Amino acid sequence: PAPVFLKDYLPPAWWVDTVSLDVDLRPDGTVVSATLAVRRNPEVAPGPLCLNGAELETLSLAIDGQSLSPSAYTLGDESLVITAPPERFTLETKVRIQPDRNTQLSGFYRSKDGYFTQCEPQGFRRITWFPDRPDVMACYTVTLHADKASYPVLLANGNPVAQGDEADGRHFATWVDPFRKPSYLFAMVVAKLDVLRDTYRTTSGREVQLGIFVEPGKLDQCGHAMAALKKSMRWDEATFGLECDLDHYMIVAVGDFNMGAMENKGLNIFNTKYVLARADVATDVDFENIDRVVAHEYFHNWTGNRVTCRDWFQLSLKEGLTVFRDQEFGADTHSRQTARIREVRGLRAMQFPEDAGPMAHPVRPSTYVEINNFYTATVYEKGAEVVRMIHTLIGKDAFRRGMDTYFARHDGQAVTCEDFVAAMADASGVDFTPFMTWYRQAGTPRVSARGSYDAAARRYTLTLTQVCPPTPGQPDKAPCLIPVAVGLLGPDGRDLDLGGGRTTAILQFSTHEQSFVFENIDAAPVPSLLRNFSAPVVLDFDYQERELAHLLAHDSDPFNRWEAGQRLFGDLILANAARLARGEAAECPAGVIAAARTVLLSDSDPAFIAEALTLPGEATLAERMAVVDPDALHAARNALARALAAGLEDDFLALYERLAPVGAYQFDTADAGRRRLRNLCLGYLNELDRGGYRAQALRQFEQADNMTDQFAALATLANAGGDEGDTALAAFYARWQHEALVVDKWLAVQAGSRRDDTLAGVERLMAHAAFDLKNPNKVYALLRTFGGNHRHFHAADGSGYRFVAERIADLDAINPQVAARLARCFDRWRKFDTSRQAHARAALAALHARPGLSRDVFEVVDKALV
Ligand code: HT7
Ligand code: ZN
Repeated sequence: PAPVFLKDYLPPAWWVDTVSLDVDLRPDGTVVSATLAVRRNPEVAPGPLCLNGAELETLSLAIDGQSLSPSAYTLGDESLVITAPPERFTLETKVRIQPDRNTQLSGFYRSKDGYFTQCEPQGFRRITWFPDRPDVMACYTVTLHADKASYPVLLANGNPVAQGDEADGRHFATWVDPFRKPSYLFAMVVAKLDVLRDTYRTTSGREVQLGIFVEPGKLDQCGHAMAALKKSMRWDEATFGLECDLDHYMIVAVGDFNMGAMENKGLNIFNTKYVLARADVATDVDFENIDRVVAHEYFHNWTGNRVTCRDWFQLSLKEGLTVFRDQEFGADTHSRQTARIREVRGLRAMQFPEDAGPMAHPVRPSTYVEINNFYTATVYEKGAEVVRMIHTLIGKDAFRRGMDTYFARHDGQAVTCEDFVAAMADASGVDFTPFMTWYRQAGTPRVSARGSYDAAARRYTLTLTQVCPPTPGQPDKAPCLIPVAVGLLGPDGRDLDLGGGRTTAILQFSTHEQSFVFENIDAAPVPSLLRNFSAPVVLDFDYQERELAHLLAHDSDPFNRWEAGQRLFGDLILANAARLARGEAAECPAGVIAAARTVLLSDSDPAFIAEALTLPGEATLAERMAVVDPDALHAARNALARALAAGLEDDFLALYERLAPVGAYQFDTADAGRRRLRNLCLGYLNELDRGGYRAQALRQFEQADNMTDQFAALATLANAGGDEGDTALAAFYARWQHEALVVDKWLAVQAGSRRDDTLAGVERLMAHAAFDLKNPNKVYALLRTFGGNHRHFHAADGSGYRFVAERIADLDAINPQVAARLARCFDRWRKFDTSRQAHARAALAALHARPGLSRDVFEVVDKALV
């Protein structure tokens, strides 16, 4: 398949001003009649009108009421080219589509309770012929017809303007969306659903009708999402002065969905995972994720919908900015410090490996084969880090002015990343030219820091160097402008004055090597570098164990307190992995246990303590190994967990008891933090492999009044030895088999298990009634979790690779997007030993050779094999 290049972008030769769709659901398919008001773009050389389509059965084509003669157009499987249309005309097309056979879940498709759409990025072409590109924006009117008893709910974007009954028990509804929008924001729903309604009054007094539509019987699981929506609406008004522009804002939940949610104008469609929650079926993490995803889709109404992307290379324009906005919302709503820690943990686990692997690409890619493969951690999470660096460099007030400028200039337009940065530059007076490397260049910069203290001159000099490793297609890298937030800790643990009472300096580091001098420093300090993770880089500094303990105990920057612990633990795990690989025993210095105890017994926020005592993950640590030995790494990580458990057993036990719940469960940040720490204690105690602690976990599993505690106990037991794990897993399934999202947890906890027989268990679960290869949530829960199970996926005999590769092949025939996401588990295969590499290469080559492989999987596998 041919790649697409950013440099080839051309503006559209034709504009579409209005679209009228008539959608008629019949047993033999859905007939879509489209009427498009088309006019030539006078700024572009005249050319044919090219329309996109996929899997459309074309029934008729007409221009200005006249049927098109065969010589006037060329009809291909995926294109309709009208050779020489008039300057301005009405195009009428009629097609039939088969939503019941649409297993890709892109376009219009069937799920359990009815029919739903997913049009981003290129699903609209699977509904009707259209210039399916984000810079063609039109006003839509949509009429839906369907059987009334089976599908009482008929929804589309905008406002309802007509509805009524038709012959044979059918009915119709017409919706008009007053906003111009690109086709990827189109949505319709034809289903049987319950609805939770509410209203929201904006600061300026506009009343918005809110509705959350869910599977019948699930209304008692919608309250949290509704509250999250209202909180997001208020937050965007208060933070950015952005009000909801709609009369109706609807969220529809569907159980079959390729991603998390979709921001269609006024008619968001969500994966049920990010809507449904009740204390007994959803964990604290689920509640928090719902807040974030509801906010994210709502925030897109301005950053993405009112101002959209010129082309798909600009995806991070809306996604990076909207992730930054939802992160800030999460930080303001829950805990800023734990939010930041979790963001960075996620970035290191997902984006850093991506940036070092075969699919590495810049935040604004310059080429792709399949755009669906570029909804990545780089575009989303690194994109958000890039926006955050702009915020750090210019400050909160200038950032707000930049947002105001951006909307004042570009409301209603389809624009580029440059347009966003230009608004920030003009509002702040800062020249962002050197900063643009972040958008163009892939790879994670590596910053090395050296400090030297001159006691006589009372001067501390910090020297920074940066390199960025080569990535596919980019062998040579330019230096980036890196904001490095620095503090200096004195021997008493207090921040030193860096001048004018400042305790944190933002260094602008923009060349290969640069030195920064701090004057009037009375004693050799311990530097606190990259505070709050001020840039998405790897930072090397040769810290001594005692210096890390000092930072862990005293740093005023909570992120760097956490970071010091991660360095301490990470360095030890890697050293122990090397020892174990040499046949030596793992070690755990008393200083590390003591540092951990200091944190555990500190009066810090319990959520922070839990984060600080959570060991870095295997995938994150593997990035620091020249050749990854997953068995040694796994054993070393477990050995440290066991050593901490042994050294701090009494403390963990006391804390577990002290944090016992006092009242009934409620989701709030403080309670969630206490639960998280208590469950961490339970997990550590069970590292000791004692029947007594397993019994304690089983008691918690049986007695919990909420899913957070029940599932934490289950996860602990599913990793432990003994029979309690099987007992709990069986009881859990028996109780929750009718709650699809809880069943996903049950699948995931088994696929992620440390037990030796995990692959056999996953193979068995493939045949279980609970599993369904057609449902993305089930695939992610079972197969992608297994693909992320570092030790078992990378098993020495290649069994993990073969198993996953075969499932990718099966899945590719059903849903290429999800298959390609699963294929990303292979990204880091070259970091392993030659024997594992041979197994991985063979599995990938077999996949590559399969006839009829989708473009999606082909791109991932082809790049992995290069
Ligand atoms: N903007 C949305 C992207 C999305 C998507 C992309 C490809 C295939 C299916 C999809 N569902 C949603 C999600 C978001 O970032 O808000
Ligand atoms: Zn988004």
